[in-house]
Amino acid sequence: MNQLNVLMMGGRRCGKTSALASLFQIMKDDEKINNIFTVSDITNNVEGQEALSDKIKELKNMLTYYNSKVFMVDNSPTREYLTYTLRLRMKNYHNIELAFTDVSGEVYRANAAGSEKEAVREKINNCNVFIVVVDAPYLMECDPQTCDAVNAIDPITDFLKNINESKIGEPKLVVFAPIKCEKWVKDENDEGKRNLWDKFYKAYSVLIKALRKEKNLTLLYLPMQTAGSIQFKEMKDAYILFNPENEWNGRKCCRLGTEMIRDSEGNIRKKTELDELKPDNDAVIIQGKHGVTRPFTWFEIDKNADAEHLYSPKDCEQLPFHILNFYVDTLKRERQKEIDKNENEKSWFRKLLDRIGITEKEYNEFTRTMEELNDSGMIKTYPDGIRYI
Ligand SMILES: Nc1nc2c(ncn2[C@@H]2O[C@H](COP(=O)(O)OP(=O)(O)OP(=O)(O)O)[C@@H](O)[C@H]2O)c(=O)[nH]1
Ligand SMILES: [Mg+2]
Repeated sequence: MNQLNVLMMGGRRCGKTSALASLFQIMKDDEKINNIFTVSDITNNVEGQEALSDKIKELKNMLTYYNSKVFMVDNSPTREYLTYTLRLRMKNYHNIELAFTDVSGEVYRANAAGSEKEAVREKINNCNVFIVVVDAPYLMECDPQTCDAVNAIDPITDFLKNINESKIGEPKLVVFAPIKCEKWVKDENDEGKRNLWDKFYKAYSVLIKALRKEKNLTLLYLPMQTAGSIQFKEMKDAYILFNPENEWNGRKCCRLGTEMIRDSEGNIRKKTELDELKPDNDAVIIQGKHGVTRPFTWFEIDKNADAEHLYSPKDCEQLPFHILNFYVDTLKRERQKEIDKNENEKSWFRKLLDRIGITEKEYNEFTRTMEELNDSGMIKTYPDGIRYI
């Protein structure tokens, strides 16, 4: 089978599954893309199919329901490893499949159980592409310790720094994908884009440095807008309201000044004497004196957004495009080596073709199709905010 395996990585609730959902949606629906590849979702498990369509519904609901409110998001975590597969069919009916394995960010927390870490390592061994999803508001608005803890930067660094121990020397791609980043990357906001890049580069410097030492590794920075019109508004300390007499009892909320409170759905009212605000225990990521508690991130709908098209993801399709580019570049490089060496021994190129199950004919059609995609100008890079590191 001609399949490339991709692993989603990132802290809990940072938006991995939603980003995949928008990516699948665009790939399937975009006419220009489907003139080059016929795209289908061949995810073969019901949970997976439902998980992605639920995430799209969740995003669309937020966009209609919360108009003119300031709200927070924190719904339906992923519970187990699920694989979602996109099939891209070329004109001569050869296929390339991208299989994205997704899991709850829980497994990347610093104190995950040994068995959970073992399971992650097993997945890593089985993949050539790794997507490190970055929750941009925590990167931009919090101190480095909180950003590290929320985005699980240290545990992910530990997992990836020895990436070449498995399948030694085989080419791999690591993509860093900031999301929920609309506020900083929208349109002509060059300063925002620059700040996002600077903060990212600083926060992930240890991992980037470790990965740069490795051979056959490509690093890419690719901000994605999962929703397109939901903008970061502010960070607030995380509270739960206790007041058995009141309908807000048990709701997540924040303080607004000394007198007012706002609930997760954006309703605002005056705090009464019976209201008790307790720190949200679920928001504690690291316990103890030097612990970290994750503040809540609040969002609003972009006031300049086109009301008819509030759900308007951007650049999500760039992720599969760049994965395919990496894939075809790798094959081309290995083939060139084979030509240069002109040796009989089975080359990397042949081994790679064998392992991923791609025939020479498929290879030829694949390279032609990617040339068409590149020539069509649909693949973005710098200065669109996407860059190789
Ligand atoms: N504002 C905003 N919210 C988003 C975006 N993407 C996802 N969310 C919300 O963020 C929450 C977490 O998103 P998920 O996609 O479930 O995140 P995840 O990383 O898969 O979470 P786990 O599986 O628990 O690790 C959900 O409530 C989403 O609706 C986005 O681009 N902008
Ligand atoms: Mg998830």
